[in-house]
Amino acid sequence: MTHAIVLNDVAYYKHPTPTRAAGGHVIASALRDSGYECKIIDWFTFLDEELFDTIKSLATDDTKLLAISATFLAPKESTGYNALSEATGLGAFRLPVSKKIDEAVFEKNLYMWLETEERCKEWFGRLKEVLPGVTIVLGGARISRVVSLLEKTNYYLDAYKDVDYFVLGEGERIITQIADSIFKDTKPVFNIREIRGCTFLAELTQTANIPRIYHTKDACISPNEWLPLEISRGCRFNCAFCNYEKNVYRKKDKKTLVDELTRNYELFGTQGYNLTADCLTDSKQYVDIFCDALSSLYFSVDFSAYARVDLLWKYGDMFDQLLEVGFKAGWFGVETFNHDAGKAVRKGLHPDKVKEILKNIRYKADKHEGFWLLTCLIFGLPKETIQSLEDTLQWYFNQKIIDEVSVSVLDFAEFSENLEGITDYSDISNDPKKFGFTKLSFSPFFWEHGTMNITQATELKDKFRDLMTDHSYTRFGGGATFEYPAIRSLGFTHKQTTQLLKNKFVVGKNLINIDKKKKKRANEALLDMSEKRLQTYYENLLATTNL
Ligand code: B12
Ligand code: SF4
Repeated sequence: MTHAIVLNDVAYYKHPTPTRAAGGHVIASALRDSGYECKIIDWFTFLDEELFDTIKSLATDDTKLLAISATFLAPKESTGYNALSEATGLGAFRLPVSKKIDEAVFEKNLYMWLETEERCKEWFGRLKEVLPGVTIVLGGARISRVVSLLEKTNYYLDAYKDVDYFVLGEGERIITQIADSIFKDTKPVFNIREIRGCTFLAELTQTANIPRIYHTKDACISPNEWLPLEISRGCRFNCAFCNYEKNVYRKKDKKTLVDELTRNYELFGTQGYNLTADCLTDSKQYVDIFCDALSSLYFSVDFSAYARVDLLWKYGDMFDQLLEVGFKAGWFGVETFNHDAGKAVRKGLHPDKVKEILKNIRYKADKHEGFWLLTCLIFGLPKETIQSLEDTLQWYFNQKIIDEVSVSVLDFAEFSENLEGITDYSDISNDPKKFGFTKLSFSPFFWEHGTMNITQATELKDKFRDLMTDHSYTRFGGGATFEYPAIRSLGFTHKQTTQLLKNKFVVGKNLINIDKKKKKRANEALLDMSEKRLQTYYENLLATTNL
């Protein structure tokens, strides 16, 4: 019996195959907790016609709910190496200012991975053909983008007419209510908004504990696979440029954490996790709880996570604590080395201290078992200057401690009343004037403040990329955030993975001293393994229909 089927993916991060996204599994777990039988198809965007065959094989007469997790269902132009503009995903500002191009980019974002109105209409129509009478629900972070775009368009027709509900924000309770309304004929208590014929549901207060993800055997998890792990929602810091949710801030408790990790180890042998928390190091108290939980396990785990350095400065042993329990790769939001800019956006630790911590991380990690240190910068924060960015470039060029640097140009979402209370807009989005923005437009995207504008920031980013491309130690990019856990999932050790990461796919000829042919062969082998892993997953998934 299958009451519900969930589709889940991180679209366009195909090489190597990314780790599973958490969202669909959280939704499937919530349905299971309420007594519904649920199947999940991961990496579904890789499948064309086979997807509909797979859905048919997994469905039974009871299948009345089809849920899609859209957190990472983006058009190609807004993801990874293809990204033109990261935060808005609209990719408008790097393109020539032309209405026609703006509209094309706009439309692609509205239809997410399906990219055109025609494909969208056809795809959802196919779903309804395969599962007649099924209720189709789309949820996940991308849905707020759909709202913003629908609010602006005049030409939207009926591409989403087969989608019954779009869900904004956290989805566990809403999906359960939808399932109850279908299977038990209960009356759901939704907060409903209609925009251009699409029905949006949202729950405005979120206070429940963060539930554990409950994978079943038919998730076909492979022995070396790294799984997503939610340890928290939101972030305590609330930096001015960041719209990570502060109003939902909470952490997963120790018992839930230990139970989830132990169950995964016992059922699937899992010893690797990609943490989906916005910031691992936003609370000393919680880092203690987290480390306590991990050191109480009778097996070890390795993990990667987003983090920031401030508390590492305040608590000198925090990084050692984390290294001890398996912290192997960290994506650190450094953002700026200009103290005034840092203070303006609540990244106030003095840049000299930040640099010292980064050196310390390298030193401690090298003495331990190694660590992939990725730092993220934002070019163009209020009060940043061309000179301070030139200095930053020089610092990066002259160091040999950072494994990878990722640079984005300041980008922020336009405030929408429809999303108030659901999306926790950044302070800059809420009140750009307060941060000194003198010019701002969203279509095409452009900003200027007292010390810089977007064109200058973009030019400096390009200059930085050119300078760092052939750096002998530091990789330019940011791709390790998905590549590191993906490569570990193929069974490679930390050491092998960092070597493969330095064996850069596109640029970085000085990073590793092996000849080009060998490099190419290594990359091909990696992609081949990744492809095979995916094929094995699909085969195993289909075999579960006979369970
Ligand atoms: C980890 C992460 C990544 C990893 C993903 C690795 C992996 N394999 O999972 C990597 C590095 C690849 C990544 C890349 C990108 N990311 Co990212 N990422 C995150 C992060 C930190 C965690 C995601 C997560 O798993 N959260 C935990 C799960 C449980 O949350 P969730 O999916 O949102 O699910 C909840 C609800 O959305 C809802 N829900 C989800 N699915 C469904 C389905 C149904 C039916 C229902 C009812 C509800 C529902 O219920 C869930 C539980 O309440 C989030 C921020 C955050 N804290 O969420 C950003 C975030 C998702 N990323 C974001 C962005 C912009 C990107 C990039 C576009 C950046 C870039 N330019 O490259 C790319 C895009 C990748 C893609 N293909 O789309 C934005 C998305 C903004 C938006 N509105 O679309 C976020 C929200 C950060 C932010 N605030 O700006 N990211
Ligand atoms: S930028 Fe990082 S530290 Fe700041 S609020 Fe966002 S997640 Fe938290």
